[in-house]
Amino acid sequence: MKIERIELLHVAIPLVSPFRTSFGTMTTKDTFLLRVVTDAAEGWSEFAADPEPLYCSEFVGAAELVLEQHLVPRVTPEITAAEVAHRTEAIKGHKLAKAALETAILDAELRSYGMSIGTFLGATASKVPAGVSVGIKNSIPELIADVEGYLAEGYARIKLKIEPGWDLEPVRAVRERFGSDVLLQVDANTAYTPADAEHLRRLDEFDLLLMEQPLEEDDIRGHALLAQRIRTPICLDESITSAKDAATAIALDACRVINVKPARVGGYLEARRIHDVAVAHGIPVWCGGMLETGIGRGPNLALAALPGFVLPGDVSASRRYFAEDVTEPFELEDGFMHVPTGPGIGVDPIPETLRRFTTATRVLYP
Ligand code: OSB
Ligand code: MG
Repeated sequence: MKIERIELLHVAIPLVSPFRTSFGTMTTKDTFLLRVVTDAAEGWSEFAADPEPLYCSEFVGAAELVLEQHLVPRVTPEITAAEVAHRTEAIKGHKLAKAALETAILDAELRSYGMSIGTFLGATASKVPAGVSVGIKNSIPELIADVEGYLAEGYARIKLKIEPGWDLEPVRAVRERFGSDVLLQVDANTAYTPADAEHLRRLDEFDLLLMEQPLEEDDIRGHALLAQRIRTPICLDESITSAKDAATAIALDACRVINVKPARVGGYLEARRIHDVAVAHGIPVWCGGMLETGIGRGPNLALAALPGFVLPGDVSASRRYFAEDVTEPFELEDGFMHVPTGPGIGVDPIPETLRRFTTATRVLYP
């Protein structure tokens, strides 16, 4: 396979409703796709972060620059996906940008062999249970109405975004209204400090599956100490950027669950290594999301089909995010999402729709 061209397409797709977290409110999926053209096949990927560095240090503008000036220049036409991480190792950080590059090349490569990414990664399920991430709302009744709608659609678990001032009450309200059978978890996106331990302990009575990333991303020790003071299992998201991080966090008892987001860890190859490390330690993992379009959702579903992904992921149906997606929509069926089986990521942009959502195109190579 020989790479002939790499393009970056800026897209802006309205969300069906604003998504508020402890770090900000999103109303549009504003990112870019990468398109890799080779002599054998075409590959696609999606950059997972936003225009502002609020979830992590990376953002659209920085990723575009680092791809153009530092990552793409290290790619040679005959490169394989497995070589991308090694070839770009000297460039510090920028894992989400690296993940986009590796994934587009991997997609082209797998398409050239006619192999699906699920088969390549070692997926053992043809469908995966879907959870849904519910943003911070203006009121409890608004939250209850949203959760009621998602449960009626069949979602297998509910994740509530929390922050100081929006934690005990929303969780209590959802438990009281929908009962103890609902699989329920929370995500703080680093909004608390170690001084909040006693407050967070009050969530113990609600039998949550897990509490995601309560403390700052670099505070592994803080999570380990917090874990000794609360019963709810701690799950790390932002803190885990590699299999090495996962091994450290597990060894220090900083988490009992890991949210695996391929973008955050540099791509699907490293995501699989985290899965393997976690499985070896008996740590359950689940597939996180970043409000991806269908281009990012397809491969996430394939990863979520690996055997260690034993908890429902943030892999919701396209309509939970977008009235119109750039691919054929992914649909929820009895609480499950089907894993794409076609070659590569198993999903293609619809040319006319993509054109409408594209705000700018840039050639990165040649
Ligand atoms: O922390 O998991 C997170 C969305 C954007 C950035 C970070 C997170 C999220 C979500 C939504 O929780 C997950 C999804 O449905 O894609
Ligand atoms: Mg999270």
